Amino acid sequence: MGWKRGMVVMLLFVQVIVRSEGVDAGVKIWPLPVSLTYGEKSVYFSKDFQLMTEGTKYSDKSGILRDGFSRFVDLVKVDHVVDGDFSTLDPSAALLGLHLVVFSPNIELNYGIDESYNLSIPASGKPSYAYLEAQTVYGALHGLQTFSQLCRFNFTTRVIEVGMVPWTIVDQPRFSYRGLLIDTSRHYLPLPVIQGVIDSMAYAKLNVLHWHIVDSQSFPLEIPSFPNLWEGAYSISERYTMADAAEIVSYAQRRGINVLAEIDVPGHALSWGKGYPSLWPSKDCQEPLDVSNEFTFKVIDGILSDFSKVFKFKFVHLGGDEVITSCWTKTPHIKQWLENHHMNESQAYQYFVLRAQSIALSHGYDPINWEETFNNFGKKLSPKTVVHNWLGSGVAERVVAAGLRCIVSNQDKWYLDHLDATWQGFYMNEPLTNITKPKQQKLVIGGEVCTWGEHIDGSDIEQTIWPRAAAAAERLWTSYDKLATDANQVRARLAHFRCLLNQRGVAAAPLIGPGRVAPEE
Ligand code: CP6
Repeated sequence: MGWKRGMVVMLLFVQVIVRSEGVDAGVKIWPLPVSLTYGEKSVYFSKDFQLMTEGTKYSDKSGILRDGFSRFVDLVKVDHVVDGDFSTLDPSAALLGLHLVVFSPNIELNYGIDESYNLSIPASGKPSYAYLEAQTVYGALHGLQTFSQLCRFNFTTRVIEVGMVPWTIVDQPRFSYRGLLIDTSRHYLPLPVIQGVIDSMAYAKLNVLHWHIVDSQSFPLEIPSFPNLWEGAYSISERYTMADAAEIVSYAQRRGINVLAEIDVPGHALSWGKGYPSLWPSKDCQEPLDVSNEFTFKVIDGILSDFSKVFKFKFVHLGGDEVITSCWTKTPHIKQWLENHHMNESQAYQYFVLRAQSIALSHGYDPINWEETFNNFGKKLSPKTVVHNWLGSGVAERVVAAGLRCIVSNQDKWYLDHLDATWQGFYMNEPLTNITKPKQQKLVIGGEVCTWGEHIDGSDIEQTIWPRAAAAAERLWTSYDKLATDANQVRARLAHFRCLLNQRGVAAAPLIGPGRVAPEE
C-alpha cells in the first residue's frame, strides 16, 4: 500500500505544475483512466528505447512482459519506418526506456486479480525513463496499452513521440468481469480470427473471452473423453483440437484475457447427438438432451473433466436458456421416467440444471447460467452461481437481492449482432441501474457484449464488434463519476479509438449510425 500512498503524494505535487485533472479534447485515451494529469511538452523515444526491469526483484520467467513490451513497441510504431536523425534532436527530450516494476509477479491470471497500474512519463529536462508500476503482470499489460495510446509517429522528425508530458496516470477497473461473447457453433471461426479478436479486446481492456463453443448447429471441439462428439462439426476441417483450445487459452492469458468456456445445456445441444444419438430424446425430437438417460450426465462430466485441464478460469458457463421441455413429455420413455420420479417438465428442467451445476462444482468451477435458470429456480441454484442476464433489464436487481452474483448483457443494449443497436446505447447501458446498496452492487461482477454467430462469421466479425464493444468497455472499466452522462460527449474520443484500431489492422466500422451497415439517418 505504501507505493499507492507515494503516488498520491506525487500526484498532489504534479497537480501544481500541470493542468488540473479532467477530460478535454486533448486526452485520447480509451477507456478513460481513473485519474490523470498531463502537461504540454513532448518527448521522443530514443533510438534504443528499452524495457528496464533490473534493480527490481522482478523476474519474467514466462516472458509475458517481455512479449507485451515487444508488442507495445510494434503498436506505437504502427509499421512506420523510424528513420529520423537522432543526432539533430534535443537530447534532453529523449525517453530512454520504460522502467517497469511488478510487485506480485507470480499471481496467475484469473477472476478478481489486481489489474491496477500507475504510469508516469516525465517531461524533458534530462534524458529519462517512463515509469510503470503494477501489482500484477496483467495490470502492467493494461499500463502498456494506455502508454501505447499516448504515443504517435511524428512525420516531421520521423521518430516516435509522446505528447502532453508529463503524464501521471493512476488506473484500475470498475468491474472485474469485462466480457465479449463469440459463437463458434453457428459459424466456425478460424483460429487466426479468434486470435485477432483477442488482440483487439486487449486494446480496449476487456478481460473475458466468453467462448460459446458448441450449440445445436455444430460441435466443433474435440472432447477426448467422448471422441465422437465432434462428429457434430460442420465439416472435417471446421474443428478445434483440444490442443487448439489450449493454444487459444494461452494466447489470451498472455494478453491478460481469461477464456470462459460454455456448454449450453440441456437446450442448444442438438449437435451432441450426431456422435451419440442416445443423447437425443428420439429421432424426431432431438432437444433438449435426454434428462432420463444417465449417459447424458456421464458426457457432461467427461466434457467438464476435459475442460478443467485446459480452461483454467474460475468459471464455466452451463447455459440453461431457452429450454423447450415439451419434447420430454412427447417422448414415451422420458414421459414414463418423469412419472416414476414424480417430476413435471419444469422440475425435470431444474433437476437437469442443478445436476449440471454439481458436476461443474466437482471439477472446481463456479457455474454461470443464463437468467432463465434464476427466473425459474431462484435460490435453489447453487449459491456459487453467477446469473447471466440477457433478456431485458431488471433481472440484475432481483439476482443481487437474492444474494447471487450477476453479469449484465441485456439484449436490447449489448447484443452486437443486433445491428440496429447504437454505440450510444452501448455506452449508456449502466449495469448498476436501480442497485444502490454497496453490498448488492459488489455482486454485479461486470458485463459482457455478445456477438451471436447466426449471421456473422470471420469475414465481418471485427466490424460487428468494433467500435460498439469499445463503448461498453469504457462503461465497464472507467469509474462511474468519470463516465459521460451523454454518450455524444465522448464521440470524438471514441472516433479516435476506432481510427487507432484501424491503424492496428482491426476492421472497426465508422461511427455512423447504428451497427456496421446502417447509414446515418
Ligand atoms: N443462442 C443461445 C442464441 C441466443 C441465446 N442462447 C440468443 C437468443 C435471442 C437473441 C440473440 C441470441 N442465439 N445459445 C440466448 C442467450 Cl435476440
